[in-house]
Amino acid sequence: MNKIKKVKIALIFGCTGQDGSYLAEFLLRKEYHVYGVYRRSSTNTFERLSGIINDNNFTLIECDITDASGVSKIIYDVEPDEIYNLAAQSHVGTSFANPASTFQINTIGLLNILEAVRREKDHYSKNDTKVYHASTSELFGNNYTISKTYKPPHIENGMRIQLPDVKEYTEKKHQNESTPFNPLSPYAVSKVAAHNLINMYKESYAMFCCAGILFNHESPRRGENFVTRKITKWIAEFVKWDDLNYFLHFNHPHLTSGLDHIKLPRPPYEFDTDNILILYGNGCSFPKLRLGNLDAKRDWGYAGDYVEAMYLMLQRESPTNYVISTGETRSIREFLDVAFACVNIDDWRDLVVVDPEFYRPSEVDYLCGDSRKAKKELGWSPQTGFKELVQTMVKSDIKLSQENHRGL
Ligand code: NAP
Ligand code: G4F
Repeated sequence: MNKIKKVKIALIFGCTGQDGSYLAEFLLRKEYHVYGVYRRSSTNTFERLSGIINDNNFTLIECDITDASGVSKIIYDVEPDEIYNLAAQSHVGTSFANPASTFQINTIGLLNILEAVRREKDHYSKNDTKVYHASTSELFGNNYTISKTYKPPHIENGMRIQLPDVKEYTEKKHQNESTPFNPLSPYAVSKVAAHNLINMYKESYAMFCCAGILFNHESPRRGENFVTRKITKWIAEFVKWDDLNYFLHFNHPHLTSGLDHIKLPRPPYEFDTDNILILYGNGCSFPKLRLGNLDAKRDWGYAGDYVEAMYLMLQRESPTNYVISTGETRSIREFLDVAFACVNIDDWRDLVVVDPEFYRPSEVDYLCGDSRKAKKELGWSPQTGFKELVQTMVKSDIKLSQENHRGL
C-alpha cells in the first residue's frame, strides 16, 4: 500500500523581509506548505516574494506580531509543524530612536508566539510544534572569546626548539555559544530578552524552541539602510549618473554596462566648496556617499546560505542554539574597497563622507563568529565567499538601476 506523505506546514513571521523571503523559497523547494505572515502596509511590501507569491503552496496571512490574539488565532488555525520567527525591527541604529516599539516587536512579539504554542500544547495536547527564533551576534556587544591554536612544534635535529619571543600558539578573537552577552543597543537588549525567553520556555515547558545566533548576512534583498546595501545601491546610482554625464559631455554613444565603468578617459571629478557634491566636467552634480563609523568589523555571510541553518536546527531531535557565521571579519573600509573595485574605482576616499549623523550612541566594534558547533552537529557551513557576495550585490544593484533608468 502506498503511504500518503504528510505535507509539512511551516509558518514564517516576517516573510516579507530579506531572510523570510529566502526561507520561504527554501522550504517550498523542500515541499512544505508555507504560510507567510505579513503586517499591513500602505505600500506593497511583497517585492521580495515576487518569485513565489503565486505558488499554490504559499499562503499569505495578515497579522501584526504584537497582536497576541491575532498571533494565537493563526497558530490555532494553521497548526504548523514548524514556526520561524524572523519578524523584527531589525535596524540597530533605528532602535536608539524607537526603543519601545523595538522591544514590543522583538520581545513581546516572540512572547506572543511562545505563549500561543504553550497554550496549544496544554489545552489540546499538541506537542509537536517546533519554534525557531532569530537571535543575533549583537547579543555579544563588544565581548569576545580568545581561542588558541597551537602551532606544530619546531623540530631541529630531533629536538623541539622553543624560539625566544615566539608564542607557541596563534590567538583568534571570536564569539561562540559560550561567549557572555553584553547588549549595547535597545535592539540588542530586546534580542537578549527574546533569547532568554527561548531558553526559559524550553526549560520550563519542555517545548522545542531554539535560537540561531546569526552573524550579519546580506544579499541583493538586504534592506537599503543597512551599510552593505547602502553602499552597493549608491555605487549603482553613481555609475549610472557618471556614464550618463560621459555621454552628455563627449556626445559619445558609449554607455557602459556599469561594470565596465571608467574604462574610457573622462574629465577628473571636482568637488563643491562644502565637499558634499561630486561635480562632473559639465557642472552636473551628485551627492557623496555619507556613512558613519568605517572601522567597525563585521562577519558578513550570504543570507541564502544562512536560512538553510535555520531549517537544519528544527530537524534536530532536541532543541539547541547555534552560532551561524563565516569565521571571517572585515571592516566597512574593506567592504568599500571590494565594492568600488567591482566598478574599477581603486580609490573611493574622495567619494565618501564620514558623517557623525550615522554614528551610534554605542558601537559594536568587532564581530567574528565561530560556527564550528553548527558545522559538527548540523553539517552546515557557508558556501558563499565575501568577494562573491559583494560582487553579487553590486551587480544586482547596477542591473536594478539600469532597469529603472530605462523605465522598465
Ligand atoms: P528584515 O529584512 O528587516 O525583515 C524583518 C521582517 O519583520 C519584515 O518582514 C517585516 O515586515 C517584519 N516585521 C517587522 N515588524 C513586524 C510586526 N510588528 N509584525 C509583523 N511583522 C513585522 O530583517 P532580516 O534581515 O530578514 O532579518 C530577519 C531576522 O533575523 C530579524 O529578526 C533580525 O533581527 C534577525 N537577524 C538578522 C541578521 C542579518 O544580518 N540580516 C543577523 C542576525 C539576526 P515589513 O516588510 O512590513 O517591514
Ligand atoms: O549594516 P548595519 O546597520 O548592521 P548591524 O548594526 O551590524 O546590524 C545587522 O546585523 C546584526 C547582526 O550582527 C543584526 F542582528 C541586525 O538585525 C542587522 O541585520 O551596520 C554595520 C556597521 C555598524 O558598525 C555601523 O555603525 O556599519 C556601520 N555603519 C557605518 N556607516 C553604518 C553606516 N551602518 C548603517 N546602517 N548605515 C551607515 O551609514
